[in-house]
Amino acid sequence: MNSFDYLFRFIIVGDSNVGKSCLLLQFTDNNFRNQHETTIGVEFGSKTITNNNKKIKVQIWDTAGQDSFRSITRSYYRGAIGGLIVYDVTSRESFDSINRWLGEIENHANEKIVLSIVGNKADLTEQRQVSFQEGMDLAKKHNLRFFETSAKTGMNVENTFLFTSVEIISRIESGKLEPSEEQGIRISQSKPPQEETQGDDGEKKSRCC
Ligand SMILES: Nc1nc2c(ncn2[C@@H]2O[C@H](COP(=O)(O)OP(=O)(O)OP(=O)(O)O)[C@@H](O)[C@H]2O)c(=O)[nH]1
Ligand SMILES: [Mg+2]
Repeated sequence: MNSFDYLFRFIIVGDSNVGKSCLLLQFTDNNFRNQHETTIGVEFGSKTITNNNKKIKVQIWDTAGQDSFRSITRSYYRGAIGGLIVYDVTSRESFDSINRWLGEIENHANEKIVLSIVGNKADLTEQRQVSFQEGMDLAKKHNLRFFETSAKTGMNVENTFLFTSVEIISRIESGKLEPSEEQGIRISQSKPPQEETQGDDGEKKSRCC
């Protein structure tokens, strides 16, 4: 029995402190931490979700927002087919950085990468500096999907990964996207690859770099 039908590699980028690691933690463990433990290099997580009876294994590289880690984090961009560009709805500065992150992705990621813009910390209504409409308009301008999330309450976190994955599937099915390992896509064969039969079910976390 295969552990997945599709495997997609994702990256999460965005300024430091916007909640990238908390989004990953909420998605993989349904958990939240109040402290900002700045990511050193890259952290990894994965989870299998289901859509239309198909199992989608999402492998995620959560990158450090701090500039000093940029050369390490960039090396992970190329192998990803899904990308979340995250800002914090309570920080205008992090929203203004989105264009810079789009430039980073354009220069260093696979040109076929399927991106979504994510406005996180939507639970902090009193401190909000960026409206839903502004986020939506920016995403529309770049022809990208847009989600507001809360890594604290879990609002929209799974949907963000799910709908971005569904878009990847739709591009594969329409022939716009050629599935390949280098592009961060694996489609399950009738006989699963060796490593997938050895109990690596993917609900794992580790840290590197
Ligand atoms: N209220 C609220 N706080 C959040 C949310 N997401 C993250 N935070 C808080 O924001 C801070 C930063 O979260 P992190 O996930 O560590 O930020 P990061 O983007 O990974 O930062 P770097 O690793 O430095 O790039 C922490 O204090 C979190 O508790 C959210 O949705 N709502
Ligand atoms: Mg982090």
